Parts: sequence; C-alpha cells; structure tokens
Amino acid sequence: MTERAVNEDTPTLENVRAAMDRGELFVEYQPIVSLVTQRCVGAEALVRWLRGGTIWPASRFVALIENTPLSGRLTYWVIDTIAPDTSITSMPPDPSASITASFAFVGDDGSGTGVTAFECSIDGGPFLACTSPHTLTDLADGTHTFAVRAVDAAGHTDATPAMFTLMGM
Ligand SMILES: [Ca+2]
Repeated sequence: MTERAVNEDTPTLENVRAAMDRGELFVEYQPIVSLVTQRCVGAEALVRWLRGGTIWPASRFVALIENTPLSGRLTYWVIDTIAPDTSITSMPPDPSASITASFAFVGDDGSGTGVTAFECSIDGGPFLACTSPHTLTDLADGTHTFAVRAVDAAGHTDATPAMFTLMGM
C-alpha cells in the first residue's frame, strides 16, 4: 500500500488554464549574484499562483502542466507580459456604396513572443477569429464599424483594437 497525501485542493489542468485566463499567475524575480564579483548577474523567474488567497509556488502546479500545450503558453507568458498592437493597413474606399468591404491588418508584438492570431468585430459584436485580409459581405446600408485586435503567443490581446468606421451611401 502506498502512502499518498490527500489534498482536496489538488488543481487540475483546467484549473491552471482558468487561473492563467483570470490573471491569477504572477512572476517573482530572484536575483542571481555572482560570488566572484558580488554583482547581480541575472534573475530567476519564479511563477506563483494566487489561489484562493494563498500564494502557491510553481512546484505545486508546474509539474501538472509539463508536456501539455499549457506548458508552452506558460513559458511564453513568463517572457512576454505585453499585449501586441494592431494596425489596419488597407481599408475600402469611404464612403462606399458597395455591400462588401475588405480590410488588411497587421500586429506588432515588439520584442515579445509574436502575433499568432487576430480577432475581428463588426458593429460592436463579439470578437471572432479572423485573418488578414478580412472581407465583410452583405453590408446593409448605413454606417459600419470594423474593429480588429491582435493576439500574441502568450495569449495577450490588444486592449485597444484598431477601428475603422465605414460610412454607407
Ligand atoms: Ca506580447
């Protein structure tokens, strides 16, 4: 018979994923000091989880996500905490009597993990996965607003989507 610690609060992979989505993970940096020069030569990034008012060390959940796609996301997240920026690079003539409108866009993640996806919203609707160029079809008369936001490999989303308002004719 093996002895096993019974811990009701053993997280599942889904718990860790949800914690990342909710922003409950954070990083503490432990300085690395050279004994020779007595200078700080770097820092170790230690992931922590603020779970139900308790700070959990990485040892309590990192093993759980090893060899899962979440491991890559966590790595990206540690080295990339900045959301990408989004720009619309091509837009339809405005105003337009056309019932279609095509937009091209790019995302810039600076020195981060890189833009991996875009999400588009029409007229204030939900942001859905899209790619550049993106064409709107069957546009009704009137004004339409197109918004697009970049998503980086760490899962950060541009908080200020690029927007374009199309005046119908
Ligand atoms: Ca980034």
